[in-house]
Amino acid sequence: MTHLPTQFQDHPLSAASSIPALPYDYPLPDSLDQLALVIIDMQRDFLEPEGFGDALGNDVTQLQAIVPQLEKLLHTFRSLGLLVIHTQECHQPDLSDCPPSKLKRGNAKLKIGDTSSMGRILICGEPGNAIISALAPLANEIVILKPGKGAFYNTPLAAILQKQGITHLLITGVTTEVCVQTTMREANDRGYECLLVEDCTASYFPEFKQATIEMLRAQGGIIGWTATAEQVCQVLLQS
Ligand code: TIU
Repeated sequence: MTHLPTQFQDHPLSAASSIPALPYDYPLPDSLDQLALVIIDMQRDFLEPEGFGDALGNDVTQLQAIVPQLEKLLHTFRSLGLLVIHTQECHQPDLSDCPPSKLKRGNAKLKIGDTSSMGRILICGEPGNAIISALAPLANEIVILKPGKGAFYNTPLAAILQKQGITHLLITGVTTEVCVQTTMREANDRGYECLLVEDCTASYFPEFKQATIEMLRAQGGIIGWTATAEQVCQVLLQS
């Protein structure tokens, strides 16, 4: 039987001190209660036809590939009672929180706020704006509605993390080089130890995903670490 230091005794899963990762092992906090899973924008608007991603001209079907791994990671966090935070990119129905620059950008056939088969594009509460059913938040999980690409801009995320005593973030979701990368950079600048879960994030452009992974962990982990869901789950589930 392992004899744990006092600070670990009330949480039997705090025995492991790091997750195998790149560019080197990711040091876990003293207590796993300081660790949160952040799932960025796994919404129908990005993963299904006739949403925002589709309107921008992307092949949205390729983002589906990460769903099974992300489900496993989510279930691991839930089974351990660890904090899960979901985000949704969305705007108020009157578009008062959408800068004109964002509204005008691109040559989209449908713009933010226009009506498609899934309701109004990128508008809070519309069917297409919901998180996909496989990853639907539980009633007790935090959902951050964000008007920008980063999850800290104009949201209560920083206050929530501080209140919960979170110091370490495992970051997942879509798209890797847009909302995921922006959020990880915002978090890193605020002092969070961030790890991007490689097989739980996707881009419409696979080469952008790969480049993002490499740039975030370059220079000795200038923005943070990367690892696979398996590497994370193995450590979290070991007793
Ligand atoms: N277009 C694109 O790649 N992404 C976004 O607009 N939002 C997120 O990444 N969630």
